[in-house]
Amino acid sequence: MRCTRCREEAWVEVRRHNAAYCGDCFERFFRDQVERAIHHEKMFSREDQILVAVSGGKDSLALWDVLLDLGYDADGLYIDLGIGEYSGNSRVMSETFAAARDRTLHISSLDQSYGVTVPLIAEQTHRAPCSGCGLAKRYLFNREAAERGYDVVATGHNLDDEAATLLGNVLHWQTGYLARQAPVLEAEDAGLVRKVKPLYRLSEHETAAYAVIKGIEYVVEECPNAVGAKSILFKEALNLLERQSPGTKQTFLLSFLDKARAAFAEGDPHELRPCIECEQPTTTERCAFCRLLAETRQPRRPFKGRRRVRRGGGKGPRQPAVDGEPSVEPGPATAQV
Ligand code: Q46
Ligand code: ZN
Repeated sequence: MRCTRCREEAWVEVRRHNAAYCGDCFERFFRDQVERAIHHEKMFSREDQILVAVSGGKDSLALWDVLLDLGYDADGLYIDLGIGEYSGNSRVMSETFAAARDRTLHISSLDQSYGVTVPLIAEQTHRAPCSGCGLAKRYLFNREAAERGYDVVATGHNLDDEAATLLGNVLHWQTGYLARQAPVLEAEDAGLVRKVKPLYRLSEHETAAYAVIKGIEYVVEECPNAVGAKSILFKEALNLLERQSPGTKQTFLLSFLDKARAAFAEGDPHELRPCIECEQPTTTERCAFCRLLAETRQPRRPFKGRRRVRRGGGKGPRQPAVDGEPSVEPGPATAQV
């Protein structure tokens, strides 16, 4: 197979574009796709200060890398969720990348700041780990970005994540989530920061290829809570279709954004006000994160009998609103809190 651009030996095939690229031309293709997403969706400019939500995985580190290569002013934020060895390893990968690129990586620890961890939240509240985790991440990304004066939060959601999320939301007709599934979520309130997904036009395979070609070291192991995730099933289903008909995922997602999302958004009005405890924007008196903390510290009811722990992680099918604010990070929270 030859590179579509330079006719050298091709390394990466992009079937939905009927193209293949050598390493150098693939890097160019990848950068072009990210630039196109940024400009097409008016995500941010070179004057904006960007905070990249970094997990230590291939997507978020590839995103941070490409934004820096494109000349954007981007720092990172890593949230220590307290998930044992997985959190330790992913933090090291994030710190190693930041040091190599000489950029600031902010670290926010759930344990140090709030005295909780994702396993503790799951244990105390009897919720699926990803539910509390997703909620905490969304809350902290917004709060840290707002308090540190960043203009925008960028997350590493890729085409596969977004298409799988869309499929899950369509299968369950989650109209509220459909209204808020977009590459850009504007800051509707003074306390909210704009959220963007510059990799939404690039597949998981392509972000992995980019990370390998650029020599980016990333945490390969999955979070232990990702076992059995519905999102993985949806990705497999979409991959089956993609193999038979390249471009299916892209058409599914881009056509939804182009033709259908606005119709759902019209029916989703919500008003924001400051949480009475933390003053972060919320649609309720006390925000979902403050309620989750309260429930973790003082469980409502003692649990009796065997508990069936719902697992399911990775990048979940639904991206529920946190008090009217859509998800900002790959996170499979499965229910609103
Ligand atoms: S980190 Fe958190 Fe994910 Fe682990 S607990 Fe679930 S949401 S799977 S992206
Ligand atoms: Zn609050």
